[in-house]
Amino acid sequence: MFEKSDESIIQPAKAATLIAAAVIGVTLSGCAAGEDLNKIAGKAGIDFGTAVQAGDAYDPKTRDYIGKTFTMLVPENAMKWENIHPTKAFWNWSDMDAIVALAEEKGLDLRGHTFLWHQQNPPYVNALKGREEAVELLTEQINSVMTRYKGKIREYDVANEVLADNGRMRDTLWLRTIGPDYLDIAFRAARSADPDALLFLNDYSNEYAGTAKGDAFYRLAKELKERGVPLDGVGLQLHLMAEYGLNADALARNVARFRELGLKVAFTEVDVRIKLPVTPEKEEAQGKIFTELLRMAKTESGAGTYMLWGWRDSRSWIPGTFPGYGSAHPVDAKGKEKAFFGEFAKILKER
Ligand code: 9MR
Repeated sequence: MFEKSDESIIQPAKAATLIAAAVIGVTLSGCAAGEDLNKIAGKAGIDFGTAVQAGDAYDPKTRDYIGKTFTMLVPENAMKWENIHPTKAFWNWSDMDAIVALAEEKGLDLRGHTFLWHQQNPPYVNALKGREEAVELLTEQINSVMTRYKGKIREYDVANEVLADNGRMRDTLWLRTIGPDYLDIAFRAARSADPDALLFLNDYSNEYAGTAKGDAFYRLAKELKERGVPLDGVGLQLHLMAEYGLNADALARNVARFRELGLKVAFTEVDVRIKLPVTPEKEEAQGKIFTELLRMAKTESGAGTYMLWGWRDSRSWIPGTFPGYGSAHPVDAKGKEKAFFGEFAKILKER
């Protein structure tokens, strides 16, 4: 499944081990020159992670790959309201518990994702009308999840995608039922549920300084901070397109200004979609973006957290959402690491 696509990076000394591993049916992966990628990332002092699906936690091969490759996990869907609390009376803890157990067994950190969102809410949440009942339900949701996973989940995307694409507050059920202070209420509830957890505001198309949404997101984070809302960090999702490349300068300026506010920055959902068909040139452009982002996350003034939104094309959200696009992740549909995957270890080892 997860073999290297570029065999040339395997050193001769490693060959015997690889042959032995093949003989006993083990697939070595997520490692370069004998050292697992998650160890290399750990030494580099960076969170190198991925979104995982519930099924990943139940599959021994995938568990093994994840444990060797990443230092941090985030549930792609398992903590979303409609999955974890689908009816008012029923909590579906099993998938999230399995992901937490996987992280514990492999010694990985966890991000939680997410409480406040305009999508993936169950019908009883979408039916909310009054402020009081909305505050009560939102507080209960935050409290229940964060209490259960206290000390096990390091940080949370408390709120997700609260800005519309024009930079205004998105018209959501939370804005309509609770009003403009719904973020204050959610972040305060989160702080009180688990005072040690780091609390993030997460969004997409917010990565560049000098764009309408990027600047609006900055202003929102600044306002929250200035009025004492317990916000610890911001998430830049970074769902990018290979054809547009990366504006590293605008991203660096953005990261710097959040850090000046005393906020942490995390690259939370990195993927780089390709307009099909895939060509070597497009894949090279894609690789440049993935690797440049890792380099930027790794510098002392950088984000420090680099999360892939899934590592493999075979389980990708992209084709369903962006018809005509695909191949957005570092491992291809056949389970082969793309050529640039080998660069991750090299970058993490750079001083
Ligand atoms: O990748 C997720 C996909 O499996 C779900 O069907 C989808 C539901 O809306 O959400 C996707 O994840 C989103 C994330 O939670 C927030 N940022 C955008 C991601 C891609 O849509």
